[in-house]
Amino acid sequence: LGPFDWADPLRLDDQLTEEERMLRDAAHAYAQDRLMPRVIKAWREEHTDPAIFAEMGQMGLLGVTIPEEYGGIGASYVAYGLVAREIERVDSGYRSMMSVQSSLVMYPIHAYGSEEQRKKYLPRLASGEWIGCFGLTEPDAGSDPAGMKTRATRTAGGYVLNGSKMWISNSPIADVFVVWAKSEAHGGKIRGFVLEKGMKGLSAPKIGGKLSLRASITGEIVMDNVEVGEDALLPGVEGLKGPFGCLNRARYGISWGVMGAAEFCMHAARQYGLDRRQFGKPLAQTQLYQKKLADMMTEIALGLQASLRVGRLMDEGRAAPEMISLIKRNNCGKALEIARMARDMHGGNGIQEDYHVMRHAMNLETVNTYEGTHDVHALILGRAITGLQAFF
Ligand code: TGC
Ligand code: FAD
Repeated sequence: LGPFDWADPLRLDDQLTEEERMLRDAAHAYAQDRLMPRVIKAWREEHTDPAIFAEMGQMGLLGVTIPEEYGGIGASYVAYGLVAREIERVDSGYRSMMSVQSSLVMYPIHAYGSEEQRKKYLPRLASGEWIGCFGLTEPDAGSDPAGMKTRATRTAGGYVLNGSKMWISNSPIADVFVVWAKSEAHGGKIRGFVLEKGMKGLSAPKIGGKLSLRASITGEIVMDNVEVGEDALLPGVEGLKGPFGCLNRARYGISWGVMGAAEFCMHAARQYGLDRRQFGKPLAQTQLYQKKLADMMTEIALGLQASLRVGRLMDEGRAAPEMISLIKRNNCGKALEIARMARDMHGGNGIQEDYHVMRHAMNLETVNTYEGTHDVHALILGRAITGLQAFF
């Protein structure tokens, strides 16, 4: 029998390729050296530094699965997950910025876009020169995106878009907007459009007052008679499977990311319990404290193995959306429990920003909700199990 490492209980490291380990280590170094020192201030002041996109681009961390000819590095989905884990180890908001750009903006342009659109947008999104956002959710259409009201109507040279999107990561600082609208010219089917900052009638006001994900800017997208040419339409997809194809990738990345946040919280709680003495001994020497650490380590190890398995299947083209619902839902729920537990294990210090655990817990409330809520993924799985849909 071999040795045991509490920080890598099921030897995840052994299951990675050399390239995957190298990218993970580069992402780890960037996140710890450049993101960790600024996160407390950014979160406190609800401030997003747009320069982070260029930094990530320089490190090759944006659109890692996109082929090199369009500015990506053609890496595996496992590599993408490892990057998400390292960034979210610092903050879920920073991971959001990266995953929206990679899975929700670069992916649809690559998968559904024309060659002209790929050449125009992907290299500058990969470098972080341009910032992207993804508009699906609306004020009255969140879990039920089929209920969207945004409309595209045909004009002589293209389309005019009207509607508004709500809760859109990156939108107030975005240069490129991938938005989904019902297109009258296509029988009312949902189609994707690529809009650009500065278009007449397009605005993206910030949503303030968030008590979660404060280092990642969120806004609306308001489209008031925005006129675009035919070249703004994503030609390669029609219907809800367009946005869902993007969500599959982002949800998968989130399943890794939240495990990074959970690992941070567990490691912090362990160290705190070793350092802090009460009743004449370290907290970590009490049975309750050890049980909590054992539960945390177990859930993280199982969650990471599950994400790795789905990642390998994605790389082989054999992953099903339900597998992604399973890991997104379970890993988010477990990470949120772990962060809340770590907060508790830090006692009063747990509410203080310098200890980071409460920030993670607050962030994970959002991550448990966006990209399909915990309960919506239960219903997706319930439908797969029973053959009966319980949404309406
Ligand atoms: P349903 O009838 O199930 O499906 C409609 C069409 O879509 C296809 N489809 C999928 N295709 C690919 N991948 C998937 N995962 C798919 N799921 C469904 C399906 O085959 C069908 O195609 P077709 O050709 O037959 O028309 O649709 P429904 O309206 O009943 O859907 C119900 C439900 C609840 C599953 C779905 O609407 C849902 O997942 N709701 C959650 C919405 C959501 O996740 N929104 C996320 C917004 S983006 C975001 O949160 C970004 S956060 C970014 C960050 O900062 O990280
Ligand atoms: P609702 O759909 O109104 O759900 C409210 C509650 O009802 C939830 O508990 C839900 O589980 C439950 N519920 C809903 N339907 C059912 C049902 N049929 N049966 C039982 N329970 C049900 N969206 C984007 O498009 N792009 C983005 O970049 C983006 N970024 C985001 C960033 C942040 C910080 C946040 C908070 C959200 C973001 N979102 C984004 C939106 C996000 O995807 C939605 O908030 C999410 O899908 C839930 O929709 P909703 O908020 O309208 O909640």
